Amino acid sequence: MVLASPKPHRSETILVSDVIPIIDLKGERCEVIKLIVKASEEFGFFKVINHGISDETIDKMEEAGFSFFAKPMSEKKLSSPAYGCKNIGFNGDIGEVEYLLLNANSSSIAQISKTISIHDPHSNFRYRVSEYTEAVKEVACEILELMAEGLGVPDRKVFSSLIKDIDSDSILRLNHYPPTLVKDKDKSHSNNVGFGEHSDPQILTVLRSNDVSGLQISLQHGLWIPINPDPSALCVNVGDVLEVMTNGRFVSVRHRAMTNSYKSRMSMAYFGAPPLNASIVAPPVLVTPHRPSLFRQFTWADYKKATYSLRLGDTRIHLFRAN
Ligand code: GA4
Repeated sequence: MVLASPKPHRSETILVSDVIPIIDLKGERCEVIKLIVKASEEFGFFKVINHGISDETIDKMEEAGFSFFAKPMSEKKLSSPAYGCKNIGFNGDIGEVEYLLLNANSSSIAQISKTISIHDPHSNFRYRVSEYTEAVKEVACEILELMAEGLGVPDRKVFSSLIKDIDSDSILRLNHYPPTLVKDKDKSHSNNVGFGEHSDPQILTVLRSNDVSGLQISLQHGLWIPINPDPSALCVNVGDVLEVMTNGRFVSVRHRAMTNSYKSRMSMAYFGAPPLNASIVAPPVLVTPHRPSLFRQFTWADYKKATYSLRLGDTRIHLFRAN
């Protein structure tokens, strides 16, 4: 790790190389499990390679996304509220980003993608979204099962079954960060925030981006680590619900996305979530007299309601602490 200065101020960016684990999913199974658990405890974040999603599935999804975002604004707005520009959530958060926010269950994909396909029958949007979503869900489930195994949970599907459930509230989000170079120097801000600091409320996020940097994760003391872009890898991060379900063993990482002055960045994030009525509770093996339950029991609907009542950067997990 190389620090820009010995004592960085809060929110100062540091230059870091190679601290974030890159885990080969086709590697030796016990080793893979160990690395995943260690990274989830230390950072709540890691990258995976050899994840098994074909280049074609990824490229076609990305192509469909770019061609959607290239349309005139008036056309994109026909896909509101799935389409959004700059406004994030409902409480006044703003970013230099436009996005498509799609429910990842089949009927919702069919509905919204139908609207998009009507206006662009050649994009095959619906097919691309469901193909990519199915593939990325498989990877998320595989990782969640390895996590459960690594934590010694007898039911290895305890986390993955929630996102496999037909009523899972999972989301696919395409974020497009247009280049933000402003010719007039007075107006330019070198540190443009595309999507501000936050943690993801769900179980697990699996994100793929094109070859443009922007993603940063926050470690203790407010240090920001820029994540090198790697289109062949998937970035995986622990969400709030997984922190609760591991009784605090895994940490939900705070992260943000910066814009690039010259290049468009596109990320495709799958947020694996439970069904609305699912109870969020750690499996008994993770709750011991030495490590009593840190959180009270609640449903995903309760958590989602709290999330949407707050601002993007607010923490919410503490609202669900025991006592
Ligand atoms: C962050 C993670 C996901 O992108 C998201 C976001 C959601 C939204 O954009 O609608 C939220 C944000 C995210 C957390 C706080 C609330 C809700 C915007 C916002 C201000 C889809 C999600 O689930 O939570």
